[in-house]
Amino acid sequence: MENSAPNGQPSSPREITRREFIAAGAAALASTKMLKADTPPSNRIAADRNRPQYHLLPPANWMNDPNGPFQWKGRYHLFYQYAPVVSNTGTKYWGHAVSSDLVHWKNLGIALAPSPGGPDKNGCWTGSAVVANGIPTLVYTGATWSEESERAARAKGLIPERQIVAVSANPEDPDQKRWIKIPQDPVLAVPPAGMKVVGWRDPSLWKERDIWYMVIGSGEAGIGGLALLYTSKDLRNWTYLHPLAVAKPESGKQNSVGFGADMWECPDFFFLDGRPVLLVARGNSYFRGTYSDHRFQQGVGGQIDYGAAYAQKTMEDEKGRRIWWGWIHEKRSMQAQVAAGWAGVMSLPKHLTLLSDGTLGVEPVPEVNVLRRGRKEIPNQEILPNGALFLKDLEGDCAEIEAEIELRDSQQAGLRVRSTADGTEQTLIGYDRDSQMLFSDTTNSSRDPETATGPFPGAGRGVQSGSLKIPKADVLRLRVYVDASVIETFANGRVSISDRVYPVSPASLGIGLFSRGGTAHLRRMTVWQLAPISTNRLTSGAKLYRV
Ligand code: DQQ
Repeated sequence: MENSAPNGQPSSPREITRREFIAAGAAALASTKMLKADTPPSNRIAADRNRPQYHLLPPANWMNDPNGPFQWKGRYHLFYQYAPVVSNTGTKYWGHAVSSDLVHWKNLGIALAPSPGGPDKNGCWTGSAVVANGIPTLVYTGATWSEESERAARAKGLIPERQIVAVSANPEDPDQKRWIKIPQDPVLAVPPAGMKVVGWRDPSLWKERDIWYMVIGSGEAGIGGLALLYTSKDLRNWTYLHPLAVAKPESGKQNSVGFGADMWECPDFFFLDGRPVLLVARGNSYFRGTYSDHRFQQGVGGQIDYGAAYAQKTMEDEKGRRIWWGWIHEKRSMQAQVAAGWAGVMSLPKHLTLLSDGTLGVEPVPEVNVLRRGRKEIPNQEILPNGALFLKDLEGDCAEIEAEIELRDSQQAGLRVRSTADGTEQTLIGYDRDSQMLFSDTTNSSRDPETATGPFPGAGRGVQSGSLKIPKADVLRLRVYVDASVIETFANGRVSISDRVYPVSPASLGIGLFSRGGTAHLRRMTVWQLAPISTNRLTSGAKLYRV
């Protein structure tokens, strides 16, 4: 993510150091204790206008990274980091949701919980799912930021993170609800001898012939990201080979959540059309490159999402598609998150493809179209710099907008969403021609003072932006998904920006067009109301998450 000043010029945010991060973790823990409130009743959470209607999230409390997506017996399984308090330093569990169409999700409750006395006793962190010899298997990291002994170990430069395996209790169960940790756990207890790493977590796996390969996110202080490569025949006995990849100096990409400043969290390695691709959480980055002797040489790359998404994770589905998820975090104060009783949302599933110019294509999976209702076509028209704020008879906070805008002689043009009639609250999604940047401008998205700051770098209102080279004659093609406080934008099939907005006024529903510095032209535009995927903003099943 790049953070920008409101004039669209990228500012240069300062990376937080590891020491600052650990201190921030301790402070957050203390504030969690102060702020910890009982989970609000489900009916109150279901009535929360900020809570999305078609993005996945648990019934209450905290959600972060997507974990272990896989498809099994006709169903998509998606796990996520869950904490039973609204805090990123809370003890982590794996929450679990299932879907037969990638759109309608049912929360199934907790799939993995810390085992007292076990290597994950303080938390089940991020990991992956594979099917080995017909047995769904999870591989993840056991760790915490908050338990005193682990914090003391980190302060001494030790890495209290271990890799753990759990297998399906019943491979025939289409819900895959029960998982058993294997007696050999942890399958890996310490990072490679002699390496001074700052973290060692978030395993991701693939298979070449009969051999499993696993990459673990890591890094060295002052140097940066490392993806460490291990191999195994049975997912139990692992041998360290060498780094799969070592970060090249990076160009100002910032972690949207400020974790792992010196490391690559959540590496994900796969092949698209036979070509190797490495993803890392930092900046939702992807790298193309070469792969030989099990070493990946980082070549050109890009960013899949420029916004409030983090901890990207993919799977290949039975149709052979590479499907991407990210955690869309909150952008308001911790107090506001605790008061709401929930925090964190899963992105829509995004389909990654390899484009002919070697970059990645990024689009929502077409399954999402099943939610479309009430279609409205907007006639083509001029977009004047001082034109009307709104398009008449058009509004929505559970909607999809598809628009093609010719920039013509404008400097910036795009869409206005979640706007009041007088524009005192409004969010702009647009394109800046000179800087060739796609942007999401939430400077005026809310009058709530709790949205001025947030716990993560880049949180609070402002402009998020990132490079988008439009190959043909300045036509901006937007697909904007508005879902209460979530605005998820896809542009020209190439990039996305996920953002969060919390308008105060219930009337902040208007949809409009804008241009600056000249007149742009709307070629075509369609707006659909989208059907919610549940009747109660996905608050069913809260008791399955009690710990
Ligand atoms: N979140 C997990 C870690 C991962 C981080 C803990 C990324 O495994 O590195 O919740 O957001």
